[in-house]
Amino acid sequence: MVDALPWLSPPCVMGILNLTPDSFSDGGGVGSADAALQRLNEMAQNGAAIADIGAESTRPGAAPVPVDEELRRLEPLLRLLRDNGAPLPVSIDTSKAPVAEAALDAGAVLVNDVTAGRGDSAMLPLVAERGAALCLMHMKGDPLTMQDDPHYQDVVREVGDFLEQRMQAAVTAGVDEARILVDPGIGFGKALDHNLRLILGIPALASRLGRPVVIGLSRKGMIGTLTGRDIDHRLAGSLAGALAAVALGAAVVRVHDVQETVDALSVWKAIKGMSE
Ligand code: HH2
Repeated sequence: MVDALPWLSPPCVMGILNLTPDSFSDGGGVGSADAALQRLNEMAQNGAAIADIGAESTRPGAAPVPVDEELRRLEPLLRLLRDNGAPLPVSIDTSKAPVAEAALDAGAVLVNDVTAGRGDSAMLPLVAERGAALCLMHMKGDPLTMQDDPHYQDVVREVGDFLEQRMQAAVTAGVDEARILVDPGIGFGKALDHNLRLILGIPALASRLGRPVVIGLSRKGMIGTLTGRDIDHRLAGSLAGALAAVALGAAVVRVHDVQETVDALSVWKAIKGMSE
């Protein structure tokens, strides 16, 4: 069988590239597309397996971005990628089918949908039709309100139930199961204790769902809570979290600091006797 996820070499790094207005100093123009491409080149050189490009913030409290605005932010970079190719495989972080389609047209290989296909009914059929890979993430509520006192009886079981249902929906829509990744959605409608239980629950989720597990905890609120550091000083905590996730079986860690995380994983892999 042809390898369904050729870029995946577990454990590996997904580098985050945010094209939100505050991401690059000249905000939104073609100049910023050059800067974004430069960032992709650096990620590739530093050993990221894939880059996750997003133009809508999904942080707690973030308001949704209209589809036209999300496309406007992405288009200059997508044009560069379409014309010149990308220096590494590209994932599109969106819950809107037209945005995913534009990125797939520019060569993206993975759709990373934080709504797991619930945000846009055209998303799962699009991914199926294009034969793309799909990351299904768990979120309780929506980014605007999700951190307002979230509750679970058994967070690992409930997140597993949700991901199992969304995998079923994706497969029913025609998505190749071999191209699906799952993500418990650290910080998406979860208190600290829920996040910690989910990280400890990675082996249970991986064996229950039988798919590679993606973990995104880089610079997130849980790292701030555990270390007392503001968002600019969470590198050490993020690296510790990434290593813990990988040691528990995460296949992909989604991170801002690619070079540092790749280095940390290289040391961990050497100790585990895993070849580079
Ligand atoms: N977290 C964020 C965005 N997309 N996708 C997946 N699969 N998993 C995650 O944990 C995840 C995600 C939010 O993180 P960040 O990139 O720091 O914020 P923003 O939404 O502003 O880009």
